[in-house]
Amino acid sequence: MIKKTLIAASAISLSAFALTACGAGADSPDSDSDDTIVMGFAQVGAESGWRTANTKSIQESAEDAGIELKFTDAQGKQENQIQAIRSYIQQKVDVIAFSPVVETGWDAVLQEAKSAGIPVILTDRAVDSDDTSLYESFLGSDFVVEGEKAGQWLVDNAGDADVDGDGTINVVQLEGTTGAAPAIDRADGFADVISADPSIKVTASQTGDFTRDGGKKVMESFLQSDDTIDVVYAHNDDMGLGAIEAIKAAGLTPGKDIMIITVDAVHDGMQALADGEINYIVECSPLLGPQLMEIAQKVVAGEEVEERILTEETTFTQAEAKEALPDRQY
Ligand code: GZL
Ligand code: ZN
Repeated sequence: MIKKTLIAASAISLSAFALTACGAGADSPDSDSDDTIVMGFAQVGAESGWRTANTKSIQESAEDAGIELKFTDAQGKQENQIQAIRSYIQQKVDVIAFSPVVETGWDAVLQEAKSAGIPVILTDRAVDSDDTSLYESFLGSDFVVEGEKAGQWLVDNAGDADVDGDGTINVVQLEGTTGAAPAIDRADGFADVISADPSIKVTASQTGDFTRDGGKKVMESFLQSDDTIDVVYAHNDDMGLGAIEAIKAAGLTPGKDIMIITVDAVHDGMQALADGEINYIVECSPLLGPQLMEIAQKVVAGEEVEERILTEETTFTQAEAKEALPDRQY
């Protein structure tokens, strides 16, 4: 579309020139406008299996849709995402999409995109801005519901969850990136549902930044200071897989001596679930690419789009993981 804009500009100057010079007809090569949409996508980083699958979905879907994708990886830093969005504005892309690494601090750059007349689509994570005119649509999961599903499984399985039989279901929580919508909401949803059962207590909670290494290190520190842990609730599979390493290193059996509940359902998490090292996974689909490209085409065409588009997702027990694994795309 950039070319079309530019072509439109040069055709005007050309035809103006032509009118005074030789009156070139409208069938000049510039008149066959190029309709390729150019999208600038500012990705969070490459912190987890989920993110890798999400990036793959976006890149493949852009290709399938014939959309020219400019893609940046912010290595988990908000300032890098803001810089990338500013560069897309300067490049006059047709549409900007991004997954905000944290909820806060976006109004200024989103206002710059709006003033430049470039529509913005949020994917995966939300922003806390009250001004919903700053973006056209938000495509992603309901993270509070994901936390509630994790909590509900624990409430429903409380009978087996007090592994050490001390009368308390002692939960340690591995939080996602501090300030990120999934971390805030998955904690809130979980806390809300487990409050129904006073024997369930979150006795420690710390961020593992959505990475395996982060989950392993935090779980090591939890294990050093508390030998009554019954359950780990990890905000994503990767931190849960890191916790498994720490639990094994402490001579304990993950999934039995300490139960593990995670979110995402990426391949390695589903494998650990099928192998009995994780007890329950709440799915969070990273395959947002196709819907994102559809929304982008509508937005660029000036069509109305829904402000909030929820992704479909389910949950998996160990038996369901064994069943589902062969057909998983990621
Ligand atoms: C959730 C996404 C989270 C995943 C993590 O939609 O933002 O970020 O749960 C990823 O695995 O790092
Ligand atoms: Zn206990």
